[in-house]
Amino acid sequence: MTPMRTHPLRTALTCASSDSGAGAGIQADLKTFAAHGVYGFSALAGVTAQNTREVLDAFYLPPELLRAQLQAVWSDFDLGGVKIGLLGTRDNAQVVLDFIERKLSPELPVVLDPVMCSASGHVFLDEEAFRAVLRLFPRALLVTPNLFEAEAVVGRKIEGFRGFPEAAAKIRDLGARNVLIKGGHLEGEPRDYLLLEDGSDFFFDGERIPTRDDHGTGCTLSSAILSRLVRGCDLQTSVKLAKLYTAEAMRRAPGLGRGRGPLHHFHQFYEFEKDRSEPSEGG
Ligand code: PXL
Repeated sequence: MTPMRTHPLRTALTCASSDSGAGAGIQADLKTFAAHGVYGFSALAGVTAQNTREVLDAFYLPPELLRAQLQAVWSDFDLGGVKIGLLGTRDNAQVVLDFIERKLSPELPVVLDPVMCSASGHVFLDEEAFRAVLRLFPRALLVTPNLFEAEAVVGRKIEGFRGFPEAAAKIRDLGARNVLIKGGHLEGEPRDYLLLEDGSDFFFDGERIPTRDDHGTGCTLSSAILSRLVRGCDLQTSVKLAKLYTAEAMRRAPGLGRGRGPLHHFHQFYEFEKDRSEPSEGG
């Protein structure tokens, strides 16, 4: 057998689902890794048929196929970190849990984005799948729920950003080591809240970016955080830099589609020519 090479290239694996519009999901993850100089591997959990306006269909792969992809990647490459996105089913979440427990070193950074819905409002997870994703929390270095996901996890409404510290503490009680609650869905200026395992906490104030192009921001942010972690930043710095990257990717969005469009993941490298005049009939 050929010996394993240790390679200086930074790498990360995303376990998530495909978005045919390529703004979210596995496509957003791989673009974000690449934009950060991190080589991305992928283990596909499902396939969604969607665009900037709606999710038309979603199909989740059999757990054996997800397991085989994880094994294929793990047995040949050094992994720098793992990002978990939409897994879709209880069985797929269980496969990822087994993989982390049996194959990964506890030091390897795992960022879990507990995706439940699309930006267009489609609910991806049933109750059983949601419960299985909760079981992944103790295996994640960081869990990144948005406001609605955090409410679902703690089981009640969160009244504005003042409710974030209590909600994050509850999420930590479920085993998550560090928690980032994203406040982009709040009224007014967005505010995110990071609770670290040593008990320190931080609010990150952002400005509301005047754009309708926010499809895949959650996937992009969590992948950018993992990329920074893989490159050696601490958690707080990784979150800060990932927020700047995601905000700029929204500001420079290419303006594609008729709904909530994708971001510009490679904004550091080139501009898109933008012309989002109203589309003609059928065009
Ligand atoms: O952003 C959440 C998300 C994750 N994964 C896939 C998605 C979406 C949102 O649309 O389609 C595949």
